[in-house]
Amino acid sequence: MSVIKNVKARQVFDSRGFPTVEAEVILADGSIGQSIVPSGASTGSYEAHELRDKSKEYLKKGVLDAVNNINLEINKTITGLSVLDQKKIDNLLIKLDGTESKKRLGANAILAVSIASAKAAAAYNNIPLYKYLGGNNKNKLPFPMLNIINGGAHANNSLQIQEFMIRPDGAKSFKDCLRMSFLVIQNLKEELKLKKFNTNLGDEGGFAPSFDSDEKAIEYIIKAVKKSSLKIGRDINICLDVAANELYNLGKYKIKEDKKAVNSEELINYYKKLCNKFPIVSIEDPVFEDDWNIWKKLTKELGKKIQIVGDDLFVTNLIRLKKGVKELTANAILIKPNQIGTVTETLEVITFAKKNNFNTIISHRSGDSEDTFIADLAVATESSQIKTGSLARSERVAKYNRLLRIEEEIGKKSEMSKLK
Ligand code: 2PG
Ligand code: MG
Repeated sequence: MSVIKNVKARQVFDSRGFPTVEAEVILADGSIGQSIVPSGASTGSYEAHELRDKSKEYLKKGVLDAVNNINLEINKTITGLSVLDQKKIDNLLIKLDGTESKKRLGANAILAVSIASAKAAAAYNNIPLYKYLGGNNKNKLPFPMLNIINGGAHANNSLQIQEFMIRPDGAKSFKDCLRMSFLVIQNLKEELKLKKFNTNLGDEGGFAPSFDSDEKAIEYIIKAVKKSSLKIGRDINICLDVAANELYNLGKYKIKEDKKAVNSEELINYYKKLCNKFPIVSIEDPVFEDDWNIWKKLTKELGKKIQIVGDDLFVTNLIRLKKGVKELTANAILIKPNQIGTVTETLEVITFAKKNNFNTIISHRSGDSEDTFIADLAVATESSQIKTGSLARSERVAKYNRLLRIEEEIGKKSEMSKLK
């Protein structure tokens, strides 16, 4: 029986040691779906609302109110429904909350239940989650974007750019993606040690050295690629997440190492210079979330050459994405389920993006957990890319390991997604 018998929640902890919500959806036949929601550090202001307790018990970081909302109101509302109607469940949750940003019950409460329901439905059907979510899709494997040098809000160092990522474009399988990335990461560590740089890790498992410039981070990655006997620009390409919201103030950006603020014209020139100098194939959030005109200008000037990704710009929100598609700001979207708050809305955004030729990149959050939902989501939606940190820290590696298992399960028929 696919009927929901009980929904329960508890407070657990994420990879930064902050409280977060875990939910369980239990069906009449005994099938269970369980989910832990992640949490960001560099958040967009238009994200769905993460409910945190006002009480000082957990330094105002607790999620006991959100947990209570699941155990009482949400449990009462969806118990008795068939778990197979994800849309109905999600729409009921949205209606029950009644606010635009899901701030009454908390997007963290709603998403935990939404994902746990999808997992319970897959368990009930006795099929893997990627098959349940993907329907008739072909289940292709995404290319990973591994954040191997951490800066910005994710590390206590001098780097302005938040994420320096590698994408193993030359790989023929997901297994090969990880083999190549593993080599680069180990060689990067060697190189850093050799030059007496710190090899401690940032929030997403990448190294967090204190270089005197952001360009140096890219140069070290290139050195590590060469040391791995791989070809930069062919086997391995470079992707950045600037997270420009964090560098923006009153129309200017503190992106240069001297921290002198530049205007948007100078900012675009800086990106052009970086892209001419290095094999950069993707830049995420190069511009502040409300600077639509500059996004448009940058996309016009660089969008044919590289992938320009809206994260804080779109916040996985259909209304903002529609504006972006219409005005040609960016050509790709980062997908974070907790920016919007339900599985159904997340799938809608992905479908719309793909229809309009935007690349979709499924993403973790900097505060994450052992939950591997996004790995299945990437395969189910045939998203061309996934970004979920470096090959370090179990909350990151769990997603990569899940993708290795999925690739093995699909077997001979498995294919990598096409990059464009
Ligand atoms: C980002 C994310 C994930 P955060 O900006 O893309 O890497 O960071 O979760 O802190 O918003
Ligand atoms: Mg980002």
